[in-house]
Amino acid sequence: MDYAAIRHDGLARIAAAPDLASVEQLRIALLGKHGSISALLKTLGAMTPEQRQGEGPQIHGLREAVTVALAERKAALEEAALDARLAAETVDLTLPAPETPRGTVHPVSQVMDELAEIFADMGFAVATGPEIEDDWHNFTALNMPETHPARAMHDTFYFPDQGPHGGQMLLRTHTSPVQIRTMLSQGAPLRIIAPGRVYRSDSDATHTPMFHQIEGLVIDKGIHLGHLKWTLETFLRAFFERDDIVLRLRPSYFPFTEPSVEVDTGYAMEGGRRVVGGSGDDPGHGWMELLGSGMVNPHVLRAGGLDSDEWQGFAFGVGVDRLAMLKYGMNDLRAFFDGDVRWLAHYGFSALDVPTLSAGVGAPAA
Ligand code: 2NM
Repeated sequence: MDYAAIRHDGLARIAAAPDLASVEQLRIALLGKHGSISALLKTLGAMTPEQRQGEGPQIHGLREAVTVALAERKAALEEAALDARLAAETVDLTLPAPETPRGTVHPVSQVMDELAEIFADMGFAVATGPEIEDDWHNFTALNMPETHPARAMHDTFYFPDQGPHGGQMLLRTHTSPVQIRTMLSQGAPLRIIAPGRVYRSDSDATHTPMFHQIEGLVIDKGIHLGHLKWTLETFLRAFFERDDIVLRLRPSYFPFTEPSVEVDTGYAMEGGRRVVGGSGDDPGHGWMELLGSGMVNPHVLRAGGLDSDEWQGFAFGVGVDRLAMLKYGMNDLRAFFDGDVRWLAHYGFSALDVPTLSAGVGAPAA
């Protein structure tokens, strides 16, 4: 037998196989049950031991060479098929998206994101806490003991249940209990904002029973009112995206701060609405109250587990819904909570317009 000629012929046919089906046909013809190489292997049985010793390795070598050649040709053809598919299958990135998105980001969510971005840039972390609070965290720890008249002014929603400190459970009337919880869990120094829903039993054209608040708290050594004023000015300039924000600080009273200051900002009437900017004493301008703030009362620092001889702090609170109305020109607070898709389509924001300091925190309305 001329095994070399058989081998040469087999390998040539394998190398010339144009596709995977031809490779499989060759495999069956050569190595299959009735294949030509299988037939050669069967001739070994009829040989003398001497013949077998001479021919056996040649036939096995032939089978091995053909097996390897078939596998290599198959792999080469598969790779070529994949390359052809990758070259032919393209994604047209210029095609329009399948469907126009209909949802919008609610202005309250947008403003919350803007505030988080602005304060993150000043080194504030976002703190959160429960909306169902106990009497101690919402009032007592904030220098409002049981008999304090400010408690009655808060129009609190109470639950029938008793809280862990004995008092009743309630819906938080401000986010200040978050600050108490954060002081107790993290200690000082501290630089946080606490944004979220708050609840008061009050409902008219300018009050809804649920509204949104953001409070800020800074605790460190040597903190004074100057830090508070700079922080509020920097925040309001970034938020309203103008440099001519002028603040007026008036003495006030809150149980949790001493001294307490109410912060007014200058505004002008433009197109029938208030536009923040300029001094309230400028011609055509006025002052409006924007937020409350002050130096954290030592009683509150101690309730938060801090040494009030070592640490000082300032805090502030502002209504997020009103900030949104002022910046984006809505005139009716109640529409914020109606869920009217026409209002949302008009005042809502694109989910892709993420507030950034470099691109402007207030992305254009959709
Ligand atoms: C305001 C006005 C003044 C305030 C105080 C605190 C705390 F917990 F740190 F003592 N948080 N927020 C505060 C102070 C809030 O809202 C009009």
